[in-house]
Amino acid sequence: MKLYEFARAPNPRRVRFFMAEKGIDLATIERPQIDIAAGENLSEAFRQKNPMGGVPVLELDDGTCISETMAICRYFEAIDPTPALLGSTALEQATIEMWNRRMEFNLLLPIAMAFRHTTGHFADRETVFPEYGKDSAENALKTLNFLDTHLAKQPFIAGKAFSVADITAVVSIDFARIIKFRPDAEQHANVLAWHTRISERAAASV
Ligand SMILES: N[C@@H](CCC(=O)N[C@@H](CS)C(=O)NCC(=O)O)C(=O)O
Repeated sequence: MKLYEFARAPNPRRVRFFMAEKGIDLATIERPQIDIAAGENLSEAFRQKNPMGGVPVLELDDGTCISETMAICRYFEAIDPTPALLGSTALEQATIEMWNRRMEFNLLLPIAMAFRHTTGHFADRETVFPEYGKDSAENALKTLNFLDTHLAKQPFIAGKAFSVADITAVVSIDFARIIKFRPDAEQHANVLAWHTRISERAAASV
């Protein structure tokens, strides 16, 4: 199998983190780098693998391509359910799905929009709205404020156990450094303590 990715981008890191938590040795996986800054992901050849043009894409040995970060994670969870990163019981699965979607829509998305619309990084392929970028950063900050209260009550985003929701949130926060958006030592002490714990996991550094 091959994982088409761009090492610096957040969604590919979510998949690498997930795979490493599953005990997959990433050194054994071919990982072609698709330079999204140069627009390689928009080429006709890459769109054959993912018509939406984004990374990551997992290509199986028979040539089947799976894109969408969570679809790839679900594939690995189905192959090897232990450790369960998407939950085991119906309630755990629903709770983790709920929190992961919240982290995608209320943290990763606004951070990505803040990056794209304040820096104009992808001005070659989209209209840049700086005001929207600023507003997105404010929305991401509201989520951090909320998370600080949330993480005062429980050790992980989705409850008592580490899950994909923690991966999504930590990767989003780390990516946000690119626009100098960081949790604040006073305002977000619980977020920072949780972030330190998650970052100490071996899989966080792949
Ligand atoms: N919904 C997709 C999003 C994929 C995506 O947008 N990836 C970014 C990198 S994190 C990308 O390829 N951006 C390049 C572009 O938008 O042209 C997923 O969950 O994997």
